Amino acid sequence: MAWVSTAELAAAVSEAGGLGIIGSGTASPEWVLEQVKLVRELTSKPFGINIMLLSPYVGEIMRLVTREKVPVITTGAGNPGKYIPALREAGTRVLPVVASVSLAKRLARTGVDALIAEGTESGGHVGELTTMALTPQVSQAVDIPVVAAGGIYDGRGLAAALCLGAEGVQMGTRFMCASECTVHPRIKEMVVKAKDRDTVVTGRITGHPVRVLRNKLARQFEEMEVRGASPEEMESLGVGSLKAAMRDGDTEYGSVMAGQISGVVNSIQPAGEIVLDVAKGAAQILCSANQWVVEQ
Ligand code: TUI
Repeated sequence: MAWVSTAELAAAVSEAGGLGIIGSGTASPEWVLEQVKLVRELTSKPFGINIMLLSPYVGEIMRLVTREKVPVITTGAGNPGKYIPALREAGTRVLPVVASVSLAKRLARTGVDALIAEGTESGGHVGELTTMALTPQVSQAVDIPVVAAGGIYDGRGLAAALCLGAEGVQMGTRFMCASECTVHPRIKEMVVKAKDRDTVVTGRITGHPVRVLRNKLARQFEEMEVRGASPEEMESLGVGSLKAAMRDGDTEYGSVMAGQISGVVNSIQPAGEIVLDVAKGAAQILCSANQWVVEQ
């Protein structure tokens, strides 16, 4: 949710009883500090920062979150192992995103608080396994709480995740279309209009595959893959394209990272309504779950 989930959205989610997360992506430490100050003006509830481990500022941002006593951090796109002792020392709760059982087991041994098992349905940087396959395998492999992510939209997704052994869910794409989300309005419109097969994974050969909504940039990436362009050439085409989409609204040549669930995100609504809809929807499903059981 880099360049998408800013303090405004995170505060609205936390106010509604969720845990709002600010996406720091490749932003500067100065920007992250401003966001921490702003979220604290907007809410007194806990919040988190997502730290993208490929950021050139990762070390500085880690120091900033410990200094500022940020309550929770999540990490993405790598192994945060070496930062965990300092974060734990500062009392920061750490929830790394994992896309495999092996990394989940390794991180569980380092004393992280919970793990986010993120399936390939997600937007942005993705692994190979689906949420359906990854969640039960990670839940079974570790004895700390697991949060499921990827392809989750409403109470049906939360109920399913709980049935798969997760304790909660992380949602991105639906919150891109929250009223409080500061992403460019043209990007919200693109997500609202997207159908089930409108995302594609590009950049597999670079080692950093990303799921994006189809547009001219995604087609350029696909063409480059077919003609065997070098990973460096592909990486250079991607530089700055996420910010161009999310902040400037470049729907053609920007990198519009969004998940497969975009197909059902059909409206703009307040974050508080989304949180309530997910929680109520899951409660309804789980309360009536005995209808599926045939008495023996
Ligand atoms: O990190 C994300 N989503 C992201 S990061 C991002 S910015 C970016 N831009 C260009 C290239 C790459 C990233 C946009 N979206 N989600 C969390 C996530 N983490 N998904 C998958 C993973 C992951 C993958 C491999 C986590 C750990 C991992 O481990 C590798 C290892 O070292 O074992």
